[in-house]
Amino acid sequence: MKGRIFTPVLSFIGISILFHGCHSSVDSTTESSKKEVVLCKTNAKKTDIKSLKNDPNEEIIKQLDLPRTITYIGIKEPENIAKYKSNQVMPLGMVLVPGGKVKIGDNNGFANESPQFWAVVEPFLMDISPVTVKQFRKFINATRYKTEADKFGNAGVINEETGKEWILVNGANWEYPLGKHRPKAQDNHPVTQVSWNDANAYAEWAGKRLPCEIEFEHAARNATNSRSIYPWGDNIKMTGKWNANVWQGKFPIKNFNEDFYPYTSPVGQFGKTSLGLTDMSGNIWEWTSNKKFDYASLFTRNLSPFSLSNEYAQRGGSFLCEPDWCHGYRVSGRSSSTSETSLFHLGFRCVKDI
Ligand SMILES: [Ca+2]
Ligand SMILES: [Ca+2]
Repeated sequence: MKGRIFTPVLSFIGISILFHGCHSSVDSTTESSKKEVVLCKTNAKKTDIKSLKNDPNEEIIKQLDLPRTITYIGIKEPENIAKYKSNQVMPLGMVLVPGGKVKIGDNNGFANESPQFWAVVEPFLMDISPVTVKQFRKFINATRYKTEADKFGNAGVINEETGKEWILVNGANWEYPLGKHRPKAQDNHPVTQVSWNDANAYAEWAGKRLPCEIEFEHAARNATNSRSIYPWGDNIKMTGKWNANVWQGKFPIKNFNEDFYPYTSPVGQFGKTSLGLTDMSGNIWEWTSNKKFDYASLFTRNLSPFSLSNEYAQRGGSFLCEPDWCHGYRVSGRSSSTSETSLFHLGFRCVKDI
């Protein structure tokens, strides 16, 4: 079997730990690791928007393989756009994400979220919730598909004693996210320990596809170009209660567990957004269809090795996120891993074209 490149991200210290093959030969000195350090630790270098082209770099666009719902990308706000209407009959478990224009990114967020740029998105259908363990089991039973974690015999779990590094736990998979010696994943929780390749196999079976980052952010902004930090507003707490499954306290030292979920929570446990979606913030990171790319590079003609990565982008933040560490559950938050990485805080949901 070929070796695996395994790349979980611990954003605050910015080290992407790479495991080559099934066991840990740690290499934190690669170019991609250095990039993470720059992105997350300094958070200082902002791009001068005047130096950027309005039209995106075609080479990057080609490699991002964006869906046809994305009809405009540019630094300049687009002119008035057509009002999209749809009489689509909603498939069970999905909502219509209306089309519109949306400003992607946050110039006040991490450096990898700037510069903000505009996109026009046509309507599409989106799963209300991340794919659950129950739904994924149906796929496995129907197809006898073997996930990459099962092929490699292990998957990524954070070292709970130190909280500082990812370890490959033998036997950890979608059914036993923490390993065989720990409780089985519950049916109504989001499936985890699925690689990008696994997520795509499920989507294909379901007649759907993964959302690209722009679609995910547009949906998280409720298709209204809301500038709120979270899908519901600017406060993580609503009427004194946590509004998402995240980390409370100082990561990784202490989780006060005020939301009652130290790991995943049942999908929908923390309510719906105004668009009718659940878990867009917290619980698990979600795979997107596109590779991780640098927003500034998108609008330049001179590409660097950091412009486009072989890793795939993730959105939405997880139960491990806390503001001082990565604050990944903001609508503009981003993460990424290689297509064969499986982690216990990473799942996916699907979208469908109209
Ligand atoms: Ca929690
Ligand atoms: Ca999430």
